[in-house]
Amino acid sequence: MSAKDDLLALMRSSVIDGDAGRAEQLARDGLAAGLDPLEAIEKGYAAGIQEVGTLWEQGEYFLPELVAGAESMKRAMAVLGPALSASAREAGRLGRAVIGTIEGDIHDIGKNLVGAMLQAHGFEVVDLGADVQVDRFIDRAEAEGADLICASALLTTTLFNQKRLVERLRERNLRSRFKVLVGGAPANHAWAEAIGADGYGENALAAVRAAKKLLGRG
Ligand code: B12
Repeated sequence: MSAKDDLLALMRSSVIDGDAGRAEQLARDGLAAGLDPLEAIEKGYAAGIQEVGTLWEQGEYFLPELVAGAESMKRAMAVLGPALSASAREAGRLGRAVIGTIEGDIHDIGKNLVGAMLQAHGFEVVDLGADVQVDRFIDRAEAEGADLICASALLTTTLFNQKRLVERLRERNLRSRFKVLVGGAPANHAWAEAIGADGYGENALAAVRAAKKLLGRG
């Protein structure tokens, strides 16, 4: 294994072990060693949080491990995020997106990853955070002059609010003004189509591809 692979493996395990201090330090070490922040996120930390998710599903991990894994990912992203923006010198070139996790849902790791990747690939991103009310998405998209609204949902119960988002846009006569991209574990292409969204992305890279396509830049 190369030194880079070693570092990526350490990043991955820092999230699996829920060691936030180590995750943050490794992110700094990676940047100092010239590691591409995007690669650190995709092959290191994101791979780790996916594994945490699997361990949770298998009943090996419980809530404290989940929270520690999420916190580790967040601390690393706090170091890598600004480096991503710095590397995306032409940010904003492709369009402006507002992104958030939908009403009732506090899962924000995937949303943060998608936001970071959109930014890294040339979009200007306004992050509204988690548990974002449907009308707030729309108000902010209008105020920011956004081209794209990106809504994340991780719960089957909050998935329905993505549908409400599209409905509210119609009710407010704003449907044609914004492209709507949806995602999150319980969403899929068929769901996006059924609710009248413009696109779906199964992961952060697919989100970038879909966003580019929707804005005619793909
Ligand atoms: C970490 C986690 C938590 C953390 C969240 C920390 C945080 N800050 O986000 C904590 C511990 C707080 C948590 C809480 C809860 N959780 Co939780 N959680 C998870 C877990 C393990 C991982 C989610 C995650 O971050 N994955 C990693 C990221 C990178 O992947 P992702 O989110 O899927 O995002 C990717 C794609 O989906 C896509 N994507 C995501 N968003 C978007 C948006 C757009 C526009 C696009 C295009 C793409 C896109 O790209 C991302 C990058 O590749 C999942 C299990 C799982 N395997 O998903 C359960 C899970 C989502 N949680 C679950 C539950 C039930 C809860 C709770 C209700 C538990 C409880 N009883 O309190 C609460 C939720 C409270 C609330 N109101 O929201 C269930 C949901 C079940 C369901 N079907 O509804 C899951 C599936 C676990 C399970 N198998 O039971 N959780």
